[in-house]
Amino acid sequence: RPNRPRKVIFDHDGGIDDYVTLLLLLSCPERVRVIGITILDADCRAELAWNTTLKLLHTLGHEHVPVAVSSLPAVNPFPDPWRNSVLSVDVLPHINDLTQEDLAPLRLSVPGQELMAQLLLGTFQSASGSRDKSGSRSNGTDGGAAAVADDDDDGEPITVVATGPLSNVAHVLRKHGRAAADRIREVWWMGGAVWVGGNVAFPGHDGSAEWNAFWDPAAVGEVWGWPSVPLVVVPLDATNAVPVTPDLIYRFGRQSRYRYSVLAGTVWSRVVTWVYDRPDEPYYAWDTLTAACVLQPDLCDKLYDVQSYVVVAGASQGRTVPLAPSPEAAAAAAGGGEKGSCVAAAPDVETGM
Ligand code: AGV
Ligand code: CA
Repeated sequence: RPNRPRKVIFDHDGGIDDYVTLLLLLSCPERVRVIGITILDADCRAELAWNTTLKLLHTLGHEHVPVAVSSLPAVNPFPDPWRNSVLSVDVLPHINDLTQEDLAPLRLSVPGQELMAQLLLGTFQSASGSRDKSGSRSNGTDGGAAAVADDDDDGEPITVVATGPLSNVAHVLRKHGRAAADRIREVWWMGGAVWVGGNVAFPGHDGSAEWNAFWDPAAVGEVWGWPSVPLVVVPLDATNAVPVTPDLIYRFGRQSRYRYSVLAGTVWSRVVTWVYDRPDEPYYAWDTLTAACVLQPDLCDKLYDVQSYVVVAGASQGRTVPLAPSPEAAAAAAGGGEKGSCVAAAPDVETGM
């Protein structure tokens, strides 16, 4: 069924690029249908990120998408200044022409990791028992309201787009095993640093890890250990090619009559000064590149089968170690992996929409 949109669970962690990623995933309903969103308390303050996510959905007419916050804890927490940056999105006027009462019926009481499990197992009941309060749409009298999330659950495999640590995915696989695994079409994950250096600068760490992997290293190992779950990794090797530059954001100007573009450009503007503040390590469109590859696979011009493992303790924890040299380095003798993880590396990607 090539023409049906992919069902996607978006598992994010509330960073600046996670919101642009949400916009991108919502902007292309003929390719992707977001059936649920889970938020990890990692690169954000999760309660605030919940609000921000609901506000974005409500503003854009996607309030039927269920959203829940995960309760899984950090192994290595993100720095607080990064976690606080969600506030700069939450306050944007574009998404605040509403009240807390508008959002109240949208809040799910179920934890995020449970929502992910229910969506995968086909047991999620939208607009009924799992809402805190029954909002107007559950009494069915408001006519053409948006469709509930996944009432047409037809057993079609689901793609998980994970743009934070892999804790939720690992938890669901650990708890539900094959019942959940068999329902997953692919996991796309932004994380890891395979043949390049990491981005963790932390006392006692050697800098070889990427942050999403470092936050919960064991979760990476658990998910990678599932041979039947296809995993496509978009590591720093790929995302190093997509810094958030002024030129990128200026390009949204010509699309300023489109809401998604205005929002995306506005959200990116929160981090653009990093090109001055940290020229060697600006902000990147890490997560957005990942979703862009889901929407448009031909963006990804290098896709490698890689066998690798993750270091779960010590000064390199979170490091993703390949068992073979990079195909570039090894020219002809690239190592073919048997299972699981691939590496997507894509240069020069537009995040315009
Ligand atoms: O390592 C990249 C991941 C992505 O999922 N996150 C940010 C993206 O959402 C962690 C991260 C690394 N460096 C950061 C990060 C920084 N300087 N500020 C905020 N988050
Ligand atoms: Ca993220």
